[in-house]
Amino acid sequence: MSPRPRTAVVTGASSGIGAATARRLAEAGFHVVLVARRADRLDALAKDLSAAGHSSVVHVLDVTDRAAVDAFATSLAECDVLINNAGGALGLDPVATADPADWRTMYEVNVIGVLNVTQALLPALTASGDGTIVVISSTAGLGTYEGGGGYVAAKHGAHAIAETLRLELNGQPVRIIEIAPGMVKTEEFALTRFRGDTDRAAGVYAGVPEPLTAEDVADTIAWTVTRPSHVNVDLLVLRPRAQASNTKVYREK
Ligand code: 8X3
Repeated sequence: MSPRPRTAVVTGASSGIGAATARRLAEAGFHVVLVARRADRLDALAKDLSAAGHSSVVHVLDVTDRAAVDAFATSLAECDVLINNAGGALGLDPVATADPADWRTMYEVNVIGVLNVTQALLPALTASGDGTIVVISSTAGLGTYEGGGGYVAAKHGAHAIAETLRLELNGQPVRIIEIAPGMVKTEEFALTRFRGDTDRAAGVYAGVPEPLTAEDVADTIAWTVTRPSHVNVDLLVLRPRAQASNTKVYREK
């Protein structure tokens, strides 16, 4: 009898790093559970995966809705890997003038979203006997930059969850991996941050030779998840060569 395929849940799977990670894990042989709010995008990804001979299922879900997250967890037969990827930034306003509503929204998705899904799936991850939880934080979770305050505060929260959980689960068969990407050029991250302003969004990457791609990050995530069970990549910071720190980025004129 061949062993059952391992199940990986990926949140924020509708685009960017989440979608690329879902593809990578499917290629690595995982049955992938695609989670996000937008059904059309998830359905299109599931169709692509199926055409390539990979197994996946779609769950339309807002990670900030605890009742929906709990119902989702109940519907899952098993879970071996959880990729907490759903998140995002809103605005680039100084602390002095930022809108508290934006901060609240960012805290909800980047922190409470991770908490909700992790709490709900932890029993299944533990029962698997070999669970992996990945938190996609950010270099904004490790250091700040001007205008980043709300996002930085939220991503520090995600970083704190990963660090705390690793202590609390010590001795249990679940490892906690944190991936902290820096500048990644995706279809939506900067566009969402600047509320659809395409010029401002393009300005983020202007002149930067080869920002990271979603595939670069997915490749790294898949590498950490496929290490032998006893190997825990605690924290991996990933930046493009052109980015030396949160505030020092090389741009070609
Ligand atoms: C994205 C990195 O620099 O936009 O998580 O905060 S940054």
